[in-house]
Amino acid sequence: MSRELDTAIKAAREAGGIALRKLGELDLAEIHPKEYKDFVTEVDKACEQCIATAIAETFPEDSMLCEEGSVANGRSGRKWIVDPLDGTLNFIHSFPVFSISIALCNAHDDLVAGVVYQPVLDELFTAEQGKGAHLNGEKIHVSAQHDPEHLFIATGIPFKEYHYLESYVSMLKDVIHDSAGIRRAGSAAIDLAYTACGRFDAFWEYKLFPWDYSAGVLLVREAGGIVTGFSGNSDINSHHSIIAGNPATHALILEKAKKHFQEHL
Ligand code: 2AM
Ligand code: CA
Repeated sequence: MSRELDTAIKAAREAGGIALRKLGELDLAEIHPKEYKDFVTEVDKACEQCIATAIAETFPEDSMLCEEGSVANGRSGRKWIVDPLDGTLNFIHSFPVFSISIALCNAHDDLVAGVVYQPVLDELFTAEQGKGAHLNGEKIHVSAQHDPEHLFIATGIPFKEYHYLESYVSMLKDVIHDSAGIRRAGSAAIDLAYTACGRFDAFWEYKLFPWDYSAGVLLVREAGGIVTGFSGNSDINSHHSIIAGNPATHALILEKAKKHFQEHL
């Protein structure tokens, strides 16, 4: 295992421990509105502090982009992308679905390492470019399911931008007809990790941030899946919209996204 992945794993586990110890113990004074319907807690900040310190100490030449504002502008050209707590609203409500997401991009902006850690289940998802994806050390693969009657699909429901709500709802209706069930877990990193290990056959969400999806995108790709934006472009960062899945299910969801989101692409 590379030193980079080892550092990310240790940092994610430490941050996960911080979050776990505070689950169900959060005081109202520790919750702060960040933007409209978007919150940050003292736990997000403590987790970020822990991860940012570990990365800065081990790789002082690297840059960092963290959701809660920690930044580093190193000379190496490499960049760490960190969501210290993905699923903060879940965490606030003691809904035990949240994760820590840490990704590393090389100087060409390729994702080279990714970790998604779900502390409640002690599930560690890891991936390195060209080396596959793993869950607690065991190799994982996207599902082979492509029969609409059996598809189990994850999504993210729009929560603060409404100009694409109608498009989202019409796409949702369409996917309802072509799947066995749809889930909204509330942590995009977990949705992607679960797609990588075949629990979900696909995942789609229209606006996300790099810290929500970077580690998860590498997990899905290294697990044999496809990830694109809603227009089919594999450069996710150009639109921050995500469709991930096994190849057949990705194609099905992409077809629906192109149809319903036509005016937003
Ligand atoms: P966050 O918890 O790190 O902010 C899923 O829709 C994604 O949107 C999550 O990964 C979550 O990441 C983010 N998000 C932010 N605010 C949200 C909200 N009010 N409801 C649902 N998701 C939210
Ligand atoms: Ca977060």
